[in-house]
Amino acid sequence: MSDRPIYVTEPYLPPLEEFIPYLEKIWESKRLTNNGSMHQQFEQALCDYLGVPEVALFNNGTMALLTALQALRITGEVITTPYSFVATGHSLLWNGIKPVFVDIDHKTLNIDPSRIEAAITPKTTAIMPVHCYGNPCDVEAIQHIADNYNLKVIYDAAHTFGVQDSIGSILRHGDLSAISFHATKVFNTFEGGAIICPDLKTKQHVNNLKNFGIVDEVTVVAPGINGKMSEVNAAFGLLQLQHIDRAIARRREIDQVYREQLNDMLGITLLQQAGQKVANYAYFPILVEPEYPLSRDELYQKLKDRNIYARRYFFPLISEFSMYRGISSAQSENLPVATAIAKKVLCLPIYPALCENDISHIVEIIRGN
Ligand code: T4K
Repeated sequence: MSDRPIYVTEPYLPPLEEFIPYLEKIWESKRLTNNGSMHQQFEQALCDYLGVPEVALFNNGTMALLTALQALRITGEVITTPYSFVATGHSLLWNGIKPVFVDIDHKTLNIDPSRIEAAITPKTTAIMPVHCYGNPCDVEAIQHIADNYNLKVIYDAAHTFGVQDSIGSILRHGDLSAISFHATKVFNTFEGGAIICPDLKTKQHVNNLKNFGIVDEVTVVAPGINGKMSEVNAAFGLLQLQHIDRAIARRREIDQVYREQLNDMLGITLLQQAGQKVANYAYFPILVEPEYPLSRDELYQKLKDRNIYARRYFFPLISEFSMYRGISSAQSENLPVATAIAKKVLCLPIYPALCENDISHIVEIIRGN
């Protein structure tokens, strides 16, 4: 047994001394929040890094999702995936919207576009797909359906920092994309998130909504919320941007080692990339098939007994939680692929500080040693 726990992830943190000058500037300025200088610089730096037109920062990814739905005035029913973190479904329920679950594609584990049309009703106003594990959805097929039925598309892009297709950032697709900078994500600002907007007008609308609907001292235009990112988080994001390329490069190496060492393992299926030109290696999911000597839960427990905390993302499915179970589309017969995958998936530890010995140790346990 390893003497220290190995978790599914560990946040990347730059050397502490590099952060001190940022804090000194904040202390000098006494500007702690409300669109201060760090916030403005970080938004611009993210636009440049990601290659997107406009970024509106948020205090977390869930608030970004909630606000994206408000910004597009989404009501009625929204088609989404059951195979995600609960925040995807919760953002709909919190807005009084009924989630309509559509099964996933067995290769990408993203919403299966060929099943979307059958789920559209007169109440459908939008589609909320998730680029699960940072693997892009079939954005063209989804946009085609949305155009035909006059639906909005809001991507839950929580896992998708830095991912690119052959033209550019995956975050440019749909009407809006919401991203997370949570501690467990590829790029973290402790807590944080953003909405990627196609133009300045949309960003200004989103900015109003995340600041109580305030336009100026005497004008409130909407029942907004407090979704603002603080100056400390924004400053940390600026510093993280200087390190992110190396952090992703290290994730890539770990992904490669796992692939090389587990590729031929009977009963273990590795998820292939979904065609992205630049990946971010956010997660390393494996599928534990019936041919493997242990069940998924037995392997999960075996690793845990050796102080390795792999995670069953995303089990249970969102549709299996009590607040969703009564919805007709949440029934498992409607979601056979997602139901089967949720029973087989295990996400292995992957983060920049994971060393070769730890990877070998994890692989050895999976190989049965
Ligand atoms: N949409 C999707 C598709 C998402 O995956 C998420 C978040 C959201 C929306 C919402 O975005 P945010 O509102 O969170 O910005 C974690 C994260 O809390 C959650 O952010 C993430 N998805 C989800 C996939 O994973 P848990 O309950 O598994 O977190 P927790 O606390 O068990 O952390 C996992 C492991 O990470 C720990 O065992 C140890 C390590 N860890 C964690 C934290 C918080 C650290 O080493 N340091 C830390 O500070 O949900």
